[in-house]
Amino acid sequence: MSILRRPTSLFRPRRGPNQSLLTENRALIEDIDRRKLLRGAVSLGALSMLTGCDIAEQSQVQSALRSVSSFNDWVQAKIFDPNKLAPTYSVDQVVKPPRFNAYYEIENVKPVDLASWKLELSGLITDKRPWGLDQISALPEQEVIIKHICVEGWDYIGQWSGPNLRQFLTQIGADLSAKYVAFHGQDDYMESIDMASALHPQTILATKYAGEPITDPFGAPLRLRTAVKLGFKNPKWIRAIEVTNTYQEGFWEKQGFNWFSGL
Ligand SMILES: Nc1nc2c(c(=O)[nH]1)N[C@H]1C(S)=C(S)[C@@H](COP(=O)(O)O)O[C@H]1N2
Ligand SMILES: [Mo]
Repeated sequence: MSILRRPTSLFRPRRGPNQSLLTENRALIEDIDRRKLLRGAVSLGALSMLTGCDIAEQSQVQSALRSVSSFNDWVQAKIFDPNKLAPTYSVDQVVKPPRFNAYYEIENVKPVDLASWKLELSGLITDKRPWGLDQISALPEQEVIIKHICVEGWDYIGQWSGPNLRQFLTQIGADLSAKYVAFHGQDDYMESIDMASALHPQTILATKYAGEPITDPFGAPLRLRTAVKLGFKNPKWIRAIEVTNTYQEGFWEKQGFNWFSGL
């Protein structure tokens, strides 16, 4: 029986310590499976083989799975092709409005005050002067019609436009040899991406959806949209961009998802 094919039915019941071990490590296990590092069934036996440890020991399993996950990050970064374009779609496939997600409900979205909003810049950047929305809107616009895939198991095609991130990073004198670009949301959400993905031709700072300014739930006034990462790697309501060589764990990594999370 494959636990990973039908997670909802199989992770529901808690049947003693072993079952809860699988439940508690579900995100890590699913992520590893999604990456095709494991094929087919994951049983407690397979888990113990994979981790090479006594699966009665929760902390051991967790750290073994985490090391598989960070190895996975490393492999993904190595095989990432910075010039390979992700699939794009046609205008008539665009879902309107986009599908909302955040780590809280839509009712709890706190709209950004556009009048006082500034984009802050920090870290390995020569010109750290903050940017106003009018300055950002004056930059050349790029449009991408791409698929958004959420780790929670749904996707939609969206049409996003705004300045190209590579051009923006170049313009502000960011150190393009740095390892990470971190995006800080006004809701305290932070996710960082690798520099190669930040410089990918289909990575933009989106200000518009379907040709109109992004509305509050979807990250107004500025969010990341990249064709090469899962949904959670696309922070909304960006208030600051940081270029750094220091690894920072974001919201979803703390839930066990692996940091690279490329498509
Ligand atoms: N600031 C912020 N950005 C975020 C999130 C969040 O909770 N806060 N959730 C992420 C997740 S998990 C997903 S799937 C997408 C959802 O984007 P959408 O609402 O435009 O579809 O936003 C991502 N960016
Ligand atoms: Mo997501």
